Amino acid sequence: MTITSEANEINFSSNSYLDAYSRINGMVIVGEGLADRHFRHLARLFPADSEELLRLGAMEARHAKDFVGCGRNLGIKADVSLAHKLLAPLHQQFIEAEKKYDFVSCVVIQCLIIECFAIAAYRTYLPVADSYATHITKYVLNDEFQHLNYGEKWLKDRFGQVADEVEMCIRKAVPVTMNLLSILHPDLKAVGMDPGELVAEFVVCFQESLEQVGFLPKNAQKIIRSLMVAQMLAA
Ligand code: PL3
Ligand code: FE2
Ligand code: FE2
Repeated sequence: MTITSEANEINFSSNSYLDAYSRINGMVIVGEGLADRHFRHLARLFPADSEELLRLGAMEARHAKDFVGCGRNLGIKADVSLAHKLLAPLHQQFIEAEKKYDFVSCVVIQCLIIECFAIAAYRTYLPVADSYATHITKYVLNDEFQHLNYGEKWLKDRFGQVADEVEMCIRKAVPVTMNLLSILHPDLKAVGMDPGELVAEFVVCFQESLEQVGFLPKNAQKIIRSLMVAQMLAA
């Protein structure tokens, strides 16, 4: 099956496409599964919001299942080994924060960083997705905004007390997230995605989120810019 879009032609049945797709698909399935677990942790931490958080977690479990279907549709089985390795440090940061009663970091890691990353990834994937995956990705992308909004509202309601913690968490957790991209770089390109565009989408989403939470636009920009400079120097 070959489709032609404006700039590129993607052969969804070539070995190189399917090989890369199995790892990308693995990342997405493991990422969605992890998001489900994080929301169930948050539901225990915030009993007043438990029902809503369990509902958000259940959406993530559904996303994972539907992305398994995208792999199955192409006749591949997701390769989850790399994904488990790549996502472990971020999950570890979530768990360590929880142990230290640093619930602000738990919210920032799952609802701002992971969700903005997912939104950026799915936005970048949509124009190069096969038609089956396009339907799934569209509805998932729509759902992810609910997850992002939960975190934005939670942090906004407490902005005065949590601003410094939010910033510290971002400085620790965003580089770990960006590191995923450098490792996935060849696979992203092989499925037709532009890693630079993914980073650009992440910056847009994250800037908007920080402003929603209460940071002044120029302060949000400063935080993001310093992260991106550190990232470029490390590359
Ligand atoms: C939150 O709801 C889910 C978090 C998922 C993280 C996804 C990481 C994706 C990395 C690159 C994926 C490209 C998208 C391709 C979609 C099949
Ligand atoms: Fe999701
Ligand atoms: Fe989500």
